[in-house]
Amino acid sequence: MSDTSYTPPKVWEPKESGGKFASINRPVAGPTHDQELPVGKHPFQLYSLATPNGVKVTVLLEELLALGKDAEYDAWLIKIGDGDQFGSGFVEVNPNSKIPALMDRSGDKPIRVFESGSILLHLAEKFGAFLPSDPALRVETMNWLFWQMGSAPYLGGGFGHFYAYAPEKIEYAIDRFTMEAKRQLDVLDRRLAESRYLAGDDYTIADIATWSWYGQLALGRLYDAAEFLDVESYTHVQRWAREIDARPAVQRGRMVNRTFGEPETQLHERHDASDFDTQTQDKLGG
Ligand SMILES: N[C@@H](CCC(=O)N[C@@H](CS)C(=O)NCC(=O)O)C(=O)O
Repeated sequence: MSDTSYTPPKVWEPKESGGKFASINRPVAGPTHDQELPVGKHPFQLYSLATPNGVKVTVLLEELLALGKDAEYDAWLIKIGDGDQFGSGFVEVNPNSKIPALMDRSGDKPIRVFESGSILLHLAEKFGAFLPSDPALRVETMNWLFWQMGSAPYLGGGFGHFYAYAPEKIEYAIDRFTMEAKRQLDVLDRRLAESRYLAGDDYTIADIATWSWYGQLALGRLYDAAEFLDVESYTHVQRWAREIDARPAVQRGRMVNRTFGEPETQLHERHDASDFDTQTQDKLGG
């Protein structure tokens, strides 16, 4: 057991907490500075970063384009470590100051869309794709989409934070969230033992959302925790994760707004389909 000598005061006051991302945490909302957002030529303007929540949206946009839908987009980089999410223009699109945020400029009036699940639903409904029309399959897609939205904070904010980012390793916190992360992986493994995809035979926005977190976790890409969580033992999750990972649109979507990893996998901004061939960091020499 870790020593927990902290006694909370009567009224909490903010203080320096240490740990990765501590510099961008604050107890209030709203903008910290004036900063207009850039607007490109395409119907969809995405303001994002290639975290799992960001990747969900770029994968769906690339999948829609691969289907021949009119889903062309500009993807602008939001550097959350630099506080870009607290700029006034970003806060107008997402009052919650988190990526991803989308402006749908395809109609008469721009529509703001925030929360990655809301963005996936908006795009899937608009284009009639990756969301079944059969009522039972549609609700099963929603079930897993909302499951992912509710579950991932325990994985990212809970397990990932205390295992990888907190300034000290707190056994109680790591045990609590490891238990939950493994339980969630088992939920998925049991579902994927009986079904090719989460909602049935078809690949949907529920798979895109869930793959970005749990698929990438199973493939060893999150928190350097593959061995600790024994991800290989979730064999059905592995089968599903690898199948989705092989999709060309998924491989492209992962590259957009990516500022880490091998230079040839980093496309900081995407404004044209050809950017994947010409604008990656290895080509730009960055
Ligand atoms: N529930 C939100 C979560 C979004 C989120 O947590 N975004 C993180 C990156 S993955 C972020 O922008 N963090 C910046 C901050 O907290 O200031 C969604 O799914 O869109």
